[in-house]
Amino acid sequence: MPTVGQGGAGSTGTQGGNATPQRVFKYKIVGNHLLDKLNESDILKDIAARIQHGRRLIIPIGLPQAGKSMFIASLIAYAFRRDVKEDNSCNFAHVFPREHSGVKNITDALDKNDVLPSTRPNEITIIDLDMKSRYRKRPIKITLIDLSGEDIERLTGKRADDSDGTGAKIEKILAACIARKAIFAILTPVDANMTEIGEVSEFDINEDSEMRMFINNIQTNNPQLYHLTKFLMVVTKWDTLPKRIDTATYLKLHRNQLYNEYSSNSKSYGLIPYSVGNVVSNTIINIILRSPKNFWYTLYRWCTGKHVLPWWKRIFS
Ligand SMILES: Nc1nc2c(ncn2[C@@H]2O[C@H](COP(=O)(O)OP(=O)(O)OP(=O)(O)O)[C@@H](O)[C@H]2O)c(=O)[nH]1
Ligand SMILES: [Mg+2]
Repeated sequence: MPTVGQGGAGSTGTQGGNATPQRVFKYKIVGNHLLDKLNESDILKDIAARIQHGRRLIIPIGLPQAGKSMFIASLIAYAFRRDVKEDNSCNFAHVFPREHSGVKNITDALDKNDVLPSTRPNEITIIDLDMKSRYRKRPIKITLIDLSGEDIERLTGKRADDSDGTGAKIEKILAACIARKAIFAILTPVDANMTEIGEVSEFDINEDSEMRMFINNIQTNNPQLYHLTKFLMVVTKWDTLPKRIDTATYLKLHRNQLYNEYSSNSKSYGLIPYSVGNVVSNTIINIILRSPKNFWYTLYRWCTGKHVLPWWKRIFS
C-alpha cells in the first residue's frame, strides 16, 4: 500500500538548491490504503490540497455490492482501454505512475475480465485522473474515492457500531469536500431478482430508504455540504433490467423516495443508468463502454460548461 511522498510525477517544483524544475508528487495519500492506518490530518490535508488544485472529487455512495468499485473500474476502462483510433475525442492521464495510482489493480483485473473483489471495511482507494478534450484547451481534474459499502452503512445509520471511528473519519472526509462542488454519486442497483417492472421488492424498499437516509443525514448534519454538493443518481446493473424503460420511470416506480429527491431538486441532481457490461459470476464477459463514455462526457460538461465535442463535430458525426 504505497503512501506516495515527495519526489515523483505530479506538479512541477524545485528541490534543494537545484534550479532545474523537478516533478514532485502533490499528495501523500494515493491509491489503496486502510483508513485506520492513515493519519486523519494527513488525509484531510490531502483532500484540501486536491480541492485547491481544482480537482473535482467524485465519491460513489452505495450499499455493499451496489457496484461502486466496478463503476470506478468502468470509468478507468473507458479512460485507458478504449480503442483510441475509433474514439479519440478525449484523452486521459493518471497523475501518478500507474503502480502507485490505484489504477494498476483495476486494469490488471480488467485485463483478465475479472470483477473486482468486494472492498473490505476500512479500505479506501484514491485515484487522480485528468481528462482532456482534443477540441478544448482546459483539462478537467478528477479524484475518485472508493469506499466499502459496509462503511457507507455506518453513515446511513444501518450499522450502528463505529467503535473504531471509521464512520466518523469518512464523515470528515465527505465534509472536507465542501470547498468545491464534490459529486456524491448515489449508486443504487437494479434488483437482480426482478422479474416485472413496477413490482417493488424488499430489496427496492431497503435500497430506497438507506440511500435516502444517507442524503437526509447530510441535509440535517451538514446543510452547507448538502447545498454545495452535487448528487448524481446512478442506477447500476442497468443491463439486468427485464425490460427497457427510461431511468426516471424506473426511479419513480422502484426508488420513490430517491425519485422525489431527484425531481424536487433538478438543479443539483442528475440521473443516469449505468452498466459495466455483461457480468456472469465473477467474469465480465463483455466490457461495455457506453455508460462510462456518457458519464465522462456529462462530467466534462458539468465541470467546464462545454461539450467534449465542438458543435460542428456533433452535427457532422
Ligand atoms: N450485471 C451487472 N453486474 C454488475 C455491474 N456492476 C457490478 N456488478 C456486479 O456487482 C458486484 C458488486 O460490484 P462492486 O463494484 O464490487 O460493488 P461495491 O459497491 O464496490 O461493493 P462493496 O465493495 O462490497 O461495497 C460485482 O461483483 C458484479 O458481479 C453491472 O453493471 N452489471
Ligand atoms: Mg467495492
